[in-house]
Amino acid sequence: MRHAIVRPPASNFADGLTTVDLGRPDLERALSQHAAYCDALEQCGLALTRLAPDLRHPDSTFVEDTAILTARGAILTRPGAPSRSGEAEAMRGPLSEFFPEIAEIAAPGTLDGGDVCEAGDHFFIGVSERTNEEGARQLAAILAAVGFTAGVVDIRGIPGILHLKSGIACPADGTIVAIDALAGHAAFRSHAVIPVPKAEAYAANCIRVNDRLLFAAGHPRLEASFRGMGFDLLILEVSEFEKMDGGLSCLSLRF
Ligand code: CIR
Repeated sequence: MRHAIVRPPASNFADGLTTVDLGRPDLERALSQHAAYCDALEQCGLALTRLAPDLRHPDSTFVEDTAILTARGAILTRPGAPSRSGEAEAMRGPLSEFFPEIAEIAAPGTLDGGDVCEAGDHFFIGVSERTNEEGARQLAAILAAVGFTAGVVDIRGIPGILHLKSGIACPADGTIVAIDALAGHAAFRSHAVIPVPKAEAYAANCIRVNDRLLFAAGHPRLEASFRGMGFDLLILEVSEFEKMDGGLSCLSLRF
């Protein structure tokens, strides 16, 4: 992994979508958490493309939702929330610097990148309030054409998670970290599953970047489990993004 695309929160960040009741985010704090996040990605060896804040889309700091990037190509998504529908198109230009051809999800499919978890050559695709079955089908077909496999995980009805990756992550090949409601899912049968303590569900959204694991501050039990397993953690404060239903993975596109 060598690059990441990021976009700092715009001044209307607090007007974005959220389902949680943790109060309004503080813009200054969000900006400094975002800056620390960018530093962390650079510390992991990534070169950053820093896009300008986008006032047209208050949720546009959550760039992960706009594209799926793999070693075999880029796919523009079609975000499921109407207020976010222009965000994928805005990513076409920046992506074309790196990817000569860009596939895309077409109507009536919808897909948010937060619903897509890459696990080696296999992808877990969440069907959610944002990603519909057609979007998942289209993505699986695009991935199959370049030799990847995919499986669908229906997360509709699982309380407390917006996207599949609000509840799972792939911290190492063959390993999934998963909240209780997903840990026993048949889709993960061939993976080792690290359980997440109930009170620390938010920390399931961690990201592996080269040899480090970026992990949300304030979740000591899961942090200790990861350390015990030998992971090299980089701990980051993301409280202001949590207030807007976002986490570590949402804040960058990594490739
Ligand atoms: C939204 O509701 O779309 C944003 N407030 C949060 C998106 C978080 N993205 C992600 O988990 N990939």
